[in-house]
Amino acid sequence: MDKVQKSTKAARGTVTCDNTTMHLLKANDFVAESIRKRMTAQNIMLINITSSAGSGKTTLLQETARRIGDKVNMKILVGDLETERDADRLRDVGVDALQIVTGGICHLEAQMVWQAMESLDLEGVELLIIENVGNLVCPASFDLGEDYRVTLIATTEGDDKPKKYPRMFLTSEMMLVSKVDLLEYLPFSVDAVVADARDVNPDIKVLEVSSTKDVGIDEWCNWLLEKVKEKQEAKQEAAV
Ligand SMILES: Nc1nc2c(ncn2[C@@H]2O[C@H](COP(=O)(O)OP(=O)(O)OP(=O)(O)O)[C@@H](O)[C@H]2O)c(=O)[nH]1
Ligand SMILES: [Mg+2]
Repeated sequence: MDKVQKSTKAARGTVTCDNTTMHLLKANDFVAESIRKRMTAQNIMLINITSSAGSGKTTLLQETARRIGDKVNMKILVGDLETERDADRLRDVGVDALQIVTGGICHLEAQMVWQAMESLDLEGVELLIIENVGNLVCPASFDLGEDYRVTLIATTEGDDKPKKYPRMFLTSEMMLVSKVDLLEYLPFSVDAVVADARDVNPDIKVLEVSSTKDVGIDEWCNWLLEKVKEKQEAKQEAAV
């Protein structure tokens, strides 16, 4: 009886919202801005790579390191809920990589990146790439201070994702349609995925890539090198 009286005293169905998520994102944006300033001061191009789990981020970065590891001073931060497997795979191809283990959190936050940067020697680094946690939802909301966000969409995921997860594509500079070597086996339309992505973000650049069959990898690497150069030139111009 007591229990019933107690429960009826509470305002049922009422939630007092303290905008916790909003505060969290504001705090994140504050740290992201500090990262951005630091990257500008140190002349480092910062790229945030996002996608669903398993779309081919690490494989692409392994191929990138093999291709341009001797042309640009690059390092990689990689986020996962558990294990150091991706960082190990990247170190195996000779790139300095540091794993951020989020311990269950489904995205990277700017504070995690800031902390990880403290453990990474950034002296002379020209390109810092972040491989985000595999997830098309939460990472879209967290600015990591990056210059550019690049999102992979694999042919194995289905071509309907840009409209279902629009924020990720809206906030990305480039969409990489990955695993195109599998196109002949899958009901996936590149035209449809590009049309949907451009409906969400008319300015989004698109590249088709296959890390296993060497499609589009040179174009991707050239884009990265160009962006590194642009940032360095902007710094030189600002100094004049
Ligand atoms: N056929 C084909 N398979 C690929 C390609 N790229 C990656 N894969 C395979 O896809 C699987 C997942 O690749 P990863 O590079 O680990 O994907 P990821 O996005 O880093 O995964 P998470 O970090 O777990 O989100 C692996 O079995 C890769 O060998 C590709 O271009 N073509
Ligand atoms: Mg990975």
